[in-house]
Amino acid sequence: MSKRLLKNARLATFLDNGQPYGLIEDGALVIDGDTIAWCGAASMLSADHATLPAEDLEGRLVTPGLIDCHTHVVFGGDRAREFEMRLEGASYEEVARAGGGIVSTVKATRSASEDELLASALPRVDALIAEGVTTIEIKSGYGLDIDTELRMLRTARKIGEMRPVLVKTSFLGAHAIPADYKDRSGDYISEVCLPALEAAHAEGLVDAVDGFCEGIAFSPEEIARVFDKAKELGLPVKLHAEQLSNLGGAALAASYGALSADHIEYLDEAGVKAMAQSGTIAVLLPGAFYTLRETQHPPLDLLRQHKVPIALATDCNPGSSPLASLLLTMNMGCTLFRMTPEEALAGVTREAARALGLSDRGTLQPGTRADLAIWNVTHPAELSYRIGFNSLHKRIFGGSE
Ligand code: DI6
Ligand code: FE
Repeated sequence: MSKRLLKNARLATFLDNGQPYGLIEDGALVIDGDTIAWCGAASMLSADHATLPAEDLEGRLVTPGLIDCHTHVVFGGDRAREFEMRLEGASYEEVARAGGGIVSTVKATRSASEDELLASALPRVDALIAEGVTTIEIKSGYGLDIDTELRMLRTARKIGEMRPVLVKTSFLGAHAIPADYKDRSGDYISEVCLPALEAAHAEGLVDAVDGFCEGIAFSPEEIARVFDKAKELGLPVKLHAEQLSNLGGAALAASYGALSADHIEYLDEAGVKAMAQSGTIAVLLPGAFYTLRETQHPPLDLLRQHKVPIALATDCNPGSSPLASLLLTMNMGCTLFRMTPEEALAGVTREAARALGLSDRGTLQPGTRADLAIWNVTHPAELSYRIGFNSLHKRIFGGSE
């Protein structure tokens, strides 16, 4: 593929250049194949680059392609009835204990074929792509048996083949305790979760291993067994931690060098320090906070104080976050959690890449993937400020439109 130049661009590089957003006002960017070959101030453009075939962006904002680093977009059925129940007064935990919640999605997912899972997931993925998303993480966790966990992960891989988006998979066998293992969660880990992880890994379906550490799910000891297996297989880990209570999940994850600890509304300072020490990224999920009408805020000031990088994601799932908009997620991050618009945009680019262990994207600099989102906005804060408005001009994925 030949080289080309994007000129008259405002670049939100997310590099440390002393400007908010790493902004370069009158910028230019050179794409060579699927890679950014050069980017910087137009005045610094070399004579070679200045004569390349060029596209005039007329002052539009260019950001790294957006990254949704925590989703459950593959699942069967929906949970609209549960939404009604919760509006009638039942809590998320009560619904789960009554056999609704995650377990009801498990039933629907088990009875769905790979084609059916794909057909229901693609519109959600397409909604994300339409807002400039170029990388998406997808979890298993609604199968809770070996076959269905593998089918979910195969579906996730297929999405990456069918759409111009990079898919990173996470094995989430330790998501919920299926009905037939009620009060035998340890047996579930031994008999289903660990064998499923081994089988999925053998098929090349697993990029990372996740778990749900919570009173209604798995204890820290059980999660540790899953993480030990991940370590044995050479796979990175991450964790749904401190969403509804504080079980010390984030510190446990940090002790395994986890990529991220996600949700973390109930995280305390000891947990924040443990994350800082291990370089574990905080992934905040305001869609779940909003949907469950939570009141406990994640400890934003402590995260800032201890310099724990903060990513933001949709948590797109049928129960606690039926949200397929990363732009709305950014708005919620600001309005509900008091993140700054700069933190929100960094949270879906640079920090989301780090949360997935990816160093080849999330910023604009030579050598990173040419995954770009070009916006009809003049100031980057507009992306977080608007509600229900998509200002994407176009998306470039691996150098292609
Ligand atoms: N926490 C969540 O927010 C999702 N999974 C999890 O462990 C919710 C999944 C669901 O309710 O279906
Ligand atoms: Fe989740």
